[in-house]
Amino acid sequence: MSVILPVAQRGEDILKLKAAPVAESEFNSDWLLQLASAMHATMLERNGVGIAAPQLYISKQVIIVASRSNPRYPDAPEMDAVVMLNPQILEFSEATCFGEEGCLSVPDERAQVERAQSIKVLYHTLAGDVMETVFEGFPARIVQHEIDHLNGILFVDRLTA
Ligand code: K1U
Ligand code: ZN
Repeated sequence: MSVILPVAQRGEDILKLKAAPVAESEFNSDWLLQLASAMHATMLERNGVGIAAPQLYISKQVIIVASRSNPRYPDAPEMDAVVMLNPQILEFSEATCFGEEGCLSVPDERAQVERAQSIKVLYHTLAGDVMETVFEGFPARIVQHEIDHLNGILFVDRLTA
């Protein structure tokens, strides 16, 4: 049975905190697998292309990224959902681009946000394996948006007047 969790909304303190790293002792644990499953189910139910644990009131460094083609990004690649623990951006491309973002925690608001075009990310899988992956284009945008959530930043905080 899929567990759907409530999504924190802009203005709530949980969205302003820095999330705690997942401890090695938690890798592959039942609770982490259940959290990832509930995050995935909630993301699908809300039609998202990503989600971060703090949005579900869990202040831990867990994100899911799941690019797919959509009306705003028709050329976006279809990805199987990737669960990332303790993700860190090792390299940002110098090249940046603007693209439209939405957020499950900021309903009815969308904006053009400037992000690095590509990034290299280090993260752990649910099993604890270390991965280093380069993301480009829309997937890179989603990863940057989700890692912002782990640092208490919403896309609206990145908009200049
Ligand atoms: O973290 C979240 O709130 C999920 C967010 C991820 C995201 C969307 C667009 C750009 C960067 C990050 C969403 O999935 S909002 C859902 C949505 O409205 C959307 C879906 C596909 C493309 C664009 C927006
Ligand atoms: Zn968001």
